[in-house]
Amino acid sequence: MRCVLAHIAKGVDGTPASPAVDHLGLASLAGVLAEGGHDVSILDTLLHDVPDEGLASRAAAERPDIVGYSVNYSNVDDVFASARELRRLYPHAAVVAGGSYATFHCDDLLSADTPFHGVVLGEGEIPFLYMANAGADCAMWCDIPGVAVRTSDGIRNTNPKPGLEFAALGRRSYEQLSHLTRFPRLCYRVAIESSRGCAHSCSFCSIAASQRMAGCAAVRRLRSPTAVADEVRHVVEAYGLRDFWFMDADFLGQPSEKSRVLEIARRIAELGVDVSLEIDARADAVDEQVIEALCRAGLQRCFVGVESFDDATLKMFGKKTSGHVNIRAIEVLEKFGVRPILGMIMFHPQSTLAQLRQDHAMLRNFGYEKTQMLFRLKKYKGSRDAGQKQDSDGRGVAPWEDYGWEFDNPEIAEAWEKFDALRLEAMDEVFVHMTHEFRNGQITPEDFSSRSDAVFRTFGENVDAILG
Ligand code: B12
Ligand code: SF4
Repeated sequence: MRCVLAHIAKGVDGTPASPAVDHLGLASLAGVLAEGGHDVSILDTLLHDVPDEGLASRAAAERPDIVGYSVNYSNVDDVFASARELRRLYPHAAVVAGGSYATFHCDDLLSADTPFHGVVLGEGEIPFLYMANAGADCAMWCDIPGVAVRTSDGIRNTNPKPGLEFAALGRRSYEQLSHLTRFPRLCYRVAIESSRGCAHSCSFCSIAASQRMAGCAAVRRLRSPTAVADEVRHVVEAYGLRDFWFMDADFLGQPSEKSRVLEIARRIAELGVDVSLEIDARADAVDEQVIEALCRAGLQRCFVGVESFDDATLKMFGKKTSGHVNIRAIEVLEKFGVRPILGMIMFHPQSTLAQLRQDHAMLRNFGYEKTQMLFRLKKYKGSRDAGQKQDSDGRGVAPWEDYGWEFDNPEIAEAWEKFDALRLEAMDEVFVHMTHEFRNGQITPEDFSSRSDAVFRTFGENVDAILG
């Protein structure tokens, strides 16, 4: 079968994607499909420099049997438009959607006038391989675990099974990397993974939700340190790319995984290559020995799911950390010169002025430029939070109401409106105007980062008028 995997690249909250990064999920699918004897290519709007509206004709030109779109909150409208256009241009292809968003919105994606023939739920490697093996006739997909299809009787879906162990996943496709080579250092990241899954179950998180759906709640699947280091070496030698971003939900993992993380760090350091690494971690796993070892391997940036510095908020999220643990993690990272990237969820239905002021004071201290610039809880469909919490009218927030919540306190709602207006202004300046100048070569990567930091710092100063 001829398969095209398509991605309309966007950044947070729909801003232009920056830095450029290859789509690891699609690379993994492509690797498994190719090993299964299928002919696969990946089309990514940023990497192929194709406008969103041009993706359908590029995909149609490949005369595919199946086209799979990766869908997320930021690109869903554009994906719908592209899939409709593809069906018009090339009605012979079966069109499939996958990814976290598609998983929990499969009913919407397969609604009556849908351009999609099927939706893959959760990890896609095996379900998509089985679909390709079965052929482009979606009637043949009904019994594949992890696939939803529209039949004459409505939507039929079969729950996913747990994903494959790393050794069974085989080699990912590297075809996207040749497109990353045109970006200078600091402007791209090579996606890599050392583990899948998370042992925790924070109430807002859809990773935990996907694991529950596949019957593997709290299970971590680990890749061997040798395989991770070999991949780093391969990418450096074959493509000359040196900036890596680990896509693991929880790179540092459980306390029992510490020796494994130290081994990954040692093996990468022993390669003796100049690389930079970025990881995602929980605050309670950040410790000096591990961070020091990872720094020797090239660690430069660490996303930490801080969410809030307020213990009651963290308890409500089921985060199992504390404000103190968060502060300590940031201090350890800064001690070793690792840039923390703070994931924050300080605005939530029960936010109080005192809690917001505390969070704001901490962010003013550490620097708003170190946040992801996302601050308001999103009730992702599928997550425990979306299914359980009550909104201000006392109705249960239904699983399909992703963002359907209001602040309990009208004063906080007003504070959010003002905060968000400033936030959007700052994001616009950095992700639209500055990114445009940057892509046109008008400003250097160094200038881009110092100027964008200044914009976000000023945003923090302006928030003083609201929460100071
Ligand atoms: C890197 C990343 C980003 C990058 C984008 C990278 C990229 N290439 O697109 C940036 C920073 C831009 C980003 C932004 C956002 N992200 Co993000 N991101 C991640 C992160 C950390 C890693 C993604 C990854 O590579 N995973 C590993 C690969 C192997 O898995 P995968 O991509 O999910 O692909 C597998 C399946 O989903 C599926 N699949 C995916 N696509 C397709 C397509 C087809 C056809 C098929 C069959 C299957 C399939 O099969 C793949 C292989 O098993 C994840 C957390 C995580 N660890 O997964 C969050 C995550 C995906 N992001 C999330 C969110 C919410 C966002 C934003 C909406 C945030 C915001 N408010 O703006 C935006 C949306 C824009 C976007 N492009 O995604 C949520 C998704 C929640 C949800 N229910 O949708 C996640 C799960 C984080 C979380 N804890 O909640 N993100
Ligand atoms: S937010 Fe992070 S720690 Fe919590 S369940 Fe999700 S991936 Fe795990």
